[in-house]
Amino acid sequence: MKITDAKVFVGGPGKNYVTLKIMTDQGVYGLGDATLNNRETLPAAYLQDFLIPNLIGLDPRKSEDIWQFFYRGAYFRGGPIAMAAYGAIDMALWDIKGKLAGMPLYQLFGGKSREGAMVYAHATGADLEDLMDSIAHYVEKGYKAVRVQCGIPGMPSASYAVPEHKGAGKHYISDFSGIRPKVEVWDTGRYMRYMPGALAEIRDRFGPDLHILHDVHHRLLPREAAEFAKAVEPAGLFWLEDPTPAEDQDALGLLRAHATVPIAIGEVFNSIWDCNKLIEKELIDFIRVAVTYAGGITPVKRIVDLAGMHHVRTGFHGAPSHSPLCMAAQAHLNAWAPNFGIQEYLVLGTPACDALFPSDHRMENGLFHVSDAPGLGVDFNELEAARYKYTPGSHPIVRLEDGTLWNY
Ligand code: CS2
Ligand code: MG
Repeated sequence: MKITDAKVFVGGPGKNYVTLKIMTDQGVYGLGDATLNNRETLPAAYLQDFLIPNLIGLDPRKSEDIWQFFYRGAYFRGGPIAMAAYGAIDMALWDIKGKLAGMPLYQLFGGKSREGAMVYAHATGADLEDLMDSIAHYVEKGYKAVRVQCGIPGMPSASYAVPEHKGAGKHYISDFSGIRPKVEVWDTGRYMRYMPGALAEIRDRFGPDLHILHDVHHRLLPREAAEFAKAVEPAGLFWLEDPTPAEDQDALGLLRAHATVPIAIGEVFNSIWDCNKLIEKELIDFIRVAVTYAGGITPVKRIVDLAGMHHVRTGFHGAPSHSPLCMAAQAHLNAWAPNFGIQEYLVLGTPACDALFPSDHRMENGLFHVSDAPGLGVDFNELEAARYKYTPGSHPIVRLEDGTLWNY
């Protein structure tokens, strides 16, 4: 069996999805996602210029050897652009494998460990009241877990993932008016003084059963993160995400020494080497990698197994930039993983997105039910795809009031 051709598509409804389609001499094809938010043309170029010409003629069933061939064979290993491109290839090869076996991918991993995987939605508000309404909306829809972000009184500009004005609705981080990033201004002191009380009020309003998550988005220094983690303990969070950048991983030991709030990290990681220390030293409770950014199903399954040995559960990244193909790959891992935790969920469900990526994966009462179709269980409508083109966009940056560039 041989790979005969592969194509890359960039575009989508309000997003630049990078979709790979691998064709074979037996008519079976596989699909994968290489979307690297706001840098979408780069994995697409790597696929087109180097990886696809090397794929042609290979046996698509040898997904492990093909992954090693690209990863080790590159000499300069890893990085987000390359790993997103390998991720798409790996997903597509698993899709082919599932279709050849006539089985959904979760069966090839070891079968279902659960019916329905718990997801969390994003609730946001310009202020706390606005956020309360947003949370109530998801609770009414049956969500069992909600991530909560709100505007901070006196903050010089809207902070991470928060709308500028009350009632302005959902805030999508990417801005498609051009490639120059917008600037948000951040004040750590105001955030640290306000947010713990706001989280406690949310807990009071919604009671003990709702799983409440909060994303700090790398804004705090390690000592501040330890103080903040301790201050939010009364709110009983399901997790506190990215309290401090995880480049200096030992620094998380300080937080661990002062607080027991569960910690989730990893959405910017590209490989097992970015998280093996955090996992082995049990400095985190949830690993946030995405199948696309971390190089595909093959390496992510290894991360999940390592995590399981250290009581670390999965909480895969599911930002709006991930296409339904990445979300499907994660859904199959979520159905199988003995150490599944939760899944971030924002992508599926808009009519335009469903038309581009038809599937029968479904969400019900805050649980994601994986498709039983062979492979990933998602198709790609090329006629629909022809309606879209690449639109340059940017991700905001953040500065302190004196102009110092800060961590977004
Ligand atoms: C976020 C992301 O989903 C999350 O937890 O941190 O939405 C992140 O901001 C984007 O993926 C950045 O492109
Ligand atoms: Mg995050």
